[in-house]
Amino acid sequence: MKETVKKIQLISMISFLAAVIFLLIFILSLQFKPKSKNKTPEQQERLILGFSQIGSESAWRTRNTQSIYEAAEENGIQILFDDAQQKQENQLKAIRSFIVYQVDVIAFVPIVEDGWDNVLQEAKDAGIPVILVDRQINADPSLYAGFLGEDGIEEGRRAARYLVNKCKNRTDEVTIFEMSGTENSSVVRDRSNGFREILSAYPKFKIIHSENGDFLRSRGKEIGDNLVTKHFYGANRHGLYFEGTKIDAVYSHNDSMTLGLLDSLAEHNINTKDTIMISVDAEQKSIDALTEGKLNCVVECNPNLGPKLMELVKQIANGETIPRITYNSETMFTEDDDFSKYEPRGY
Ligand code: GYE
Repeated sequence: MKETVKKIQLISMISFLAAVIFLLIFILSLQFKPKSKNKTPEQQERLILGFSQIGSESAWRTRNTQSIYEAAEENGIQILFDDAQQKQENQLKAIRSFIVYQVDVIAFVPIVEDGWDNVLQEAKDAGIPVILVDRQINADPSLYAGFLGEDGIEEGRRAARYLVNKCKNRTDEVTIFEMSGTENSSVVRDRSNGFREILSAYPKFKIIHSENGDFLRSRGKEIGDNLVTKHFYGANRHGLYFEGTKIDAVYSHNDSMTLGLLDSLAEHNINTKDTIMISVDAEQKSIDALTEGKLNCVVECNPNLGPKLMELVKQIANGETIPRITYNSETMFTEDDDFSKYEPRGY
């Protein structure tokens, strides 16, 4: 009997010790970055950047992603990359996984402006700095280190200034059809506001309709098809109309939607040589359309954010503060340029 009791006591003691050891290992594992065992010491020191990209909705986005991958490689920074497939919920999951992994820095393109406070508070509580890339958010500024991207308001202003100059000799009303990008994104708000800010000083300009094309070529095609088939168009297939009103100018928030509209016009054999076409991004296909006389103005939005982002990542990792806002350099292309001076766009 005594033997049995001793055996039970021994087994209980061993089980208790095993549980304590397991618990200790588990707690210790949470304190250290889960690094791969087969990494060399220098690899162990590589900065780890968690990057949440919104998707691949346009050639601009694809180049933006390539730029970030290339720059991470050139700077010896390990990148954990997640493609959110255009869903904010996927971005929230990705950022939380970066926190668990205890990356050194998190950077992400917020697909929309709202809904980030909680996850950014979790990153802050975990001591992981966050950089906003390309688009901005409505959140407590203390929750992120800074923003790197385009000045969307200035892009909208540039488009409007071009249109004002183009129409400087017109005294009649100038009607505008706007194709906007992803709803509730900062870049759409900015490109809309910048455009309207300049035009507000000139009563002759009237935005007769604004339609959301979600930055997609397919949506630009649909919008074009709708304009041509459901709204009156010139008897000799000349020009675009909306609810019977002739459209003098189209302002498109990105080249993908513009190219989709051009697809539709070509398919329906619509002549829009008198319609002023303004687009934003400046991917190669839109520059080609400009040189072919299908577009009048292309405002650049520079997707090559990788090199600057890695600079900011290294600054933060060294404990330095970064600027609250860092804009990329951008320009504009118009039908008045010397096209022979154009460089290949690379995307
Ligand atoms: O203009 C568009 C992309 O956020 C500035 O998103 C970016 C925009 C860009 O889909 O092509």
